Amino acid sequence: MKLFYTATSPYARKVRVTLLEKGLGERIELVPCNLETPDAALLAANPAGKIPTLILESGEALYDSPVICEWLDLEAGTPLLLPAQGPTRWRVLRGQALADAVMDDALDVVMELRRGEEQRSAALIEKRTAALRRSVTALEQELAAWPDSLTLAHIAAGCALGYLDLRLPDLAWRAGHDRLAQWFAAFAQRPSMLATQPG
Ligand SMILES: N[C@@H](CCC(=O)N[C@@H](CS)C(=O)NCC(=O)O)C(=O)O
Repeated sequence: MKLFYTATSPYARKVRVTLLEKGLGERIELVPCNLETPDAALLAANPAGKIPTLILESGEALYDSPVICEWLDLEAGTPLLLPAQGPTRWRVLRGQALADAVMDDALDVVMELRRGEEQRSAALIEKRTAALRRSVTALEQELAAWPDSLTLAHIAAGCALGYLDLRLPDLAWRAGHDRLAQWFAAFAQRPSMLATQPG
């Protein structure tokens, strides 16, 4: 299998952490991408030209990160990172969606900050920053309701917070979020997180 990725993408990191946690690292070739000029193989697999995109052994492509992570989880089998049923399944999926929203908002802010000052929208930056701050607070509250065992919600939260540290350190997300900061400090030491650190 082949995984199109970039080293700094938090979505691709979710997939890379998942495949390491599930012991699938050996089966997947990592293909680094330059998103400025997406290559033909990526576009043929994913018309949106986005990473992560996984090419299965059958040649079929999978995207985006929640879809790929769930596929990897089922491919490797138990213990599952996404419970098959019951209220915990929906709690974990919601946690993943919340962490993905942090990534989406952070990415929008980063892209906006890269524009020239005249083209930049302060209103957009403010709106997205407020949203991601609310989501970080909600992540701290939801953390306690996630299973003790590793789930896709934990992986997504770890990758979202890692991305804030990488791209928006001035946001100082740890302020007022002691429990989340403490959890992240421990989570970031997992071999899968250390092996996928950007930069
Ligand atoms: N919802 C998608 C988001 C993927 C995404 O936006 N990836 C970014 C990189 S961080 C990308 O490929 N951007 C290239 C582009 O938009 O052209 C997922 O979870 O996989």
